[in-house]
Amino acid sequence: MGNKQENGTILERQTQQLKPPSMYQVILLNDDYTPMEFVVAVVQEYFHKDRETAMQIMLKVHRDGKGICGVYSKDIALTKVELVLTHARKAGHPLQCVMEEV
Ligand code: TYC
Repeated sequence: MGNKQENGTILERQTQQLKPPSMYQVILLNDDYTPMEFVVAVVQEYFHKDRETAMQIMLKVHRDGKGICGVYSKDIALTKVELVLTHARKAGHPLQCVMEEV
């Protein structure tokens, strides 16, 4: 059913409510070669964690195989993954960083 405007335009009522945008966890994966200190610096620099929190996240990844560094909208998460991977490759480390829809 339309709503007729003065100028003859028909405005359709929006039938579907907009959903809030999906959010994505950015996750670091463990490996045997990337130095712990490099990972701590990555978490501090790219995810804005203080040194203690960054250390805890790194140790969780080291122990459990993976750990969440933050939750972001899709484009921000993608950018973080790309920046971390580029930084790690430049330094010659195999560090893996992925994103997962929450
Ligand atoms: N397991 C690595 C080591 O012993 C440290 C490490 C932690 C690597 C977290 C990757 O995402 C990572 N040097």
